[in-house]
Amino acid sequence: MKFNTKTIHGNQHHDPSTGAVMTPIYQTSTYAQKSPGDHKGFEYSRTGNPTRSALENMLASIENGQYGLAFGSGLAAIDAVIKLLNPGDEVISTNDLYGGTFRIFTKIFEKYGIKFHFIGMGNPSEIEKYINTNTKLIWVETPTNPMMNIIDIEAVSKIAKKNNLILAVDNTFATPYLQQPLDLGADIIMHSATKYLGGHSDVVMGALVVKDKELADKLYFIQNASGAVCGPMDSFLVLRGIKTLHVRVQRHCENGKAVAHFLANHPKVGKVYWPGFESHPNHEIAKKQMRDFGGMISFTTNGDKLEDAIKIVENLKIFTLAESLGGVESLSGHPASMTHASIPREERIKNGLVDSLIRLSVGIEDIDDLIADLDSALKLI
Ligand code: P1T
Repeated sequence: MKFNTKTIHGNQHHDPSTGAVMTPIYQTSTYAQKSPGDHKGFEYSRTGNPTRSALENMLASIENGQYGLAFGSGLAAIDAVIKLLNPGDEVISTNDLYGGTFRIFTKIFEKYGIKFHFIGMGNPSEIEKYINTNTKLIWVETPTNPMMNIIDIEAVSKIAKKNNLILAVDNTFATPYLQQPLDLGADIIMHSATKYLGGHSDVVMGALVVKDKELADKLYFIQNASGAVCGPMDSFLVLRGIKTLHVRVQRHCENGKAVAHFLANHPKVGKVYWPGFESHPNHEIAKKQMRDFGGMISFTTNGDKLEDAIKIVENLKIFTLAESLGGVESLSGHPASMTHASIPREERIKNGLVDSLIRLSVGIEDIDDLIADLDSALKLI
């Protein structure tokens, strides 16, 4: 089955009890047993729920994995991955990443004796300098949030394999339509399903996909034991969202490209971060590992003034100023004060995340309206 067919049919079966074509929302916490342990495959909805199972099977299908796991948020999925580790273990992570990921690593897991190294991975051989006998996991976000850096997944996976490390890739920005990390050698794919997978800004959810049975069993154990699962209604919504993932992301990419070029040619704009530009430092890697370049763009104002950035986001009308991304509607964000405020300013600035940086999640509205909106707001500075 090819990708577009998988988003609709991947690992799906009509409901066995009624033939319902759409997976029903099994809004139940528990399941009748004939005799202790004699049941129809479900005992308690933290452990398993038929609507969640249908979604988990779908997630495995679209990421070319074997096992999918759905969680109550992207951070709950990240939490489960790091719980594979033990005190004393070390993680090497991209230095540009979602602020909440940085926060859970440094403010929660460091407390339990896990050490994190945040490094630039534009040149993957840098990673080897940080590997020692305690290193267990490499955490890669690509494209990174919000600087749109691209990391060569295949090159990092070679380093991970050579050193017997787990490679986890946060595939939230790319989506499986654009990039398939398991095929490039990653061991775990993580998603904030809140974003493009759900696609309609109406649900908070996380996901993991793996190929290896032993790793899947460990993660299922953590999912059940820690209990950060999602409910059946949310599972239904994301399953429904995935059915249009391919068409939505195609339009996000088309609109993203037009907005990126508009910004790059605008006199009031400073730098534009989008991996589709030939001048992007890892454009060739993006071309190699992604089908297209996505709908996420960051840019600075010409003159790099915080007040100008604030004025723009306050005056955009179609782009709503809000946290999150990946929905059908366009959003703008100010990472320094919103999504990445939990990263110390000096760390942020080192990675290019300056105070005037604006992040856009380009939606699937008419492109002329999006460009007119940006043009009107930029005229005010
Ligand atoms: O919000 P949640 O579903 O818990 O997912 C966390 C997360 C993980 N990874 C990436 C790359 C993310 O972008 C996020 C969440 N990000 C936002 C809310 C945001 O606006 O960037």
